[in-house]
Parts: sequence; structure tokens; C-alpha cells
Amino acid sequence: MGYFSSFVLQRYRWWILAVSLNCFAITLQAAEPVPRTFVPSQDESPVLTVNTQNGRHLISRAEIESLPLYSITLQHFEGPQGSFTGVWLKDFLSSHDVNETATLRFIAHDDYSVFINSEDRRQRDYLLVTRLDGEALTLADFGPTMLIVPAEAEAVEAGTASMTHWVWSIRDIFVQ
Ligand SMILES: Nc1nc2c(c(=O)[nH]1)N[C@H]1C(S)=C(S)[C@@H](COP(=O)(O)O)O[C@H]1N2
Ligand SMILES: [Mo]
Repeated sequence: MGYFSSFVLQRYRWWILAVSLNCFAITLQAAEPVPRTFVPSQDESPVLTVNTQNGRHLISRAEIESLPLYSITLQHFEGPQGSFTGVWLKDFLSSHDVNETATLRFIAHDDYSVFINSEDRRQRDYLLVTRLDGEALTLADFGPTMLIVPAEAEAVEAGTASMTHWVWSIRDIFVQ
């Protein structure tokens, strides 16, 4: 090793280590949502419905955000990019006493419809997103709520994972 490079290593090794660790932390952060403290929305107006044998339930932002919130920074294939915040679908479903074995049918405002079964939910964690960069998602930016799979964001981008479950503008969830 030349004099100069060994000098650089000697002189800056802690700095180099710190930068490498930081890059690693950022990489981890990109894959795994982190808990976030937000003042939960106070908005009680319905943003979606959950339909079970017991009837049709109108769900508000306030109700969704009463569950633990998580944030993840990513680029959504429809365009939006930034810090997406929401609750785990798992938590949301159990708060509505939805059985783990249930098959869900998601219907969006554009009438897109897709089934998500228990096997799908065992294989990956779905985040029900209510905010982008802290602001409530509106219909115009693919809200009021959207479903994402944080751990598969890069695979979706690379074309190796399916994005049919990345439902934006969710209107109704049917539990069957
Ligand atoms: N609300 C809504 N979500 C949706 C869709 C849609 O049409 N509407 N299309 C789904 C499908 S089939 C895919 S492959 C991805 C990407 O859809 P796109 O290629 O039409 O953008 O989003 C999924 N989520
Ligand atoms: Mo698709």
C-alpha cells in the first residue's frame, strides 16, 4: 500500500467506519419500516369500509392511526416518493377481529379489485399507508389509503416481485 493511502486510512479510519455504518443503516432503513410517533389524525370521516358477516363498517383516518404507526422511505412505482406512514395490515385486521385465515378482497376507487389470502399475508407484511411525508394522502395522490409491501419495494422495482397487491385508493375491504 502506498504512503498516501495508508496515511488516509490511518488518519480517517474512524470517519470511514462511521460513513460505512451510516450507509448500512440507511440500507436497513430502506427495507424495514421504523416505528414513528405522529399525533394520530383526528379526522373521523370515513376513508374506507370493512365488510364482514357483521355488516359494513366505516373506517376513518383517526381509527386507522390509533394503531402503532410505522414509516418507510421508498419510491412507489406510480410516482410518489418519500416517507410512507401507516399501520401493519395485520394490526388493522386484528383490531377488527378479522380471522387470520380470512381471504380479503380489496376494491379501489377506480374499481380495481384483488384478493389477498392468508397465505399471501403469511409470506409478507403489508403496510396500510395513510400518509406521505407526514401529510394525509388524498385521492389525487393515490390515497386516501394505499397498501404497500415495504420488504418487496426493491424487488417490485426490479420486476422480480408482483405488484398486484400494491392497491392504491382503497375504497372497500371485503372479508370472506
Ligand atoms: N387502485 C389500483 N391499484 C392497482 C392497480 C389499479 O389499476 N388500481 N393495478 C394493480 C396492478 S394489476 C399492478 S401490476 C400494479 C401496477 O399497475 P399499473 O401497471 O396499471 O400501474 O398496481 C396494482 N394496483
Ligand atoms: Mo398488473
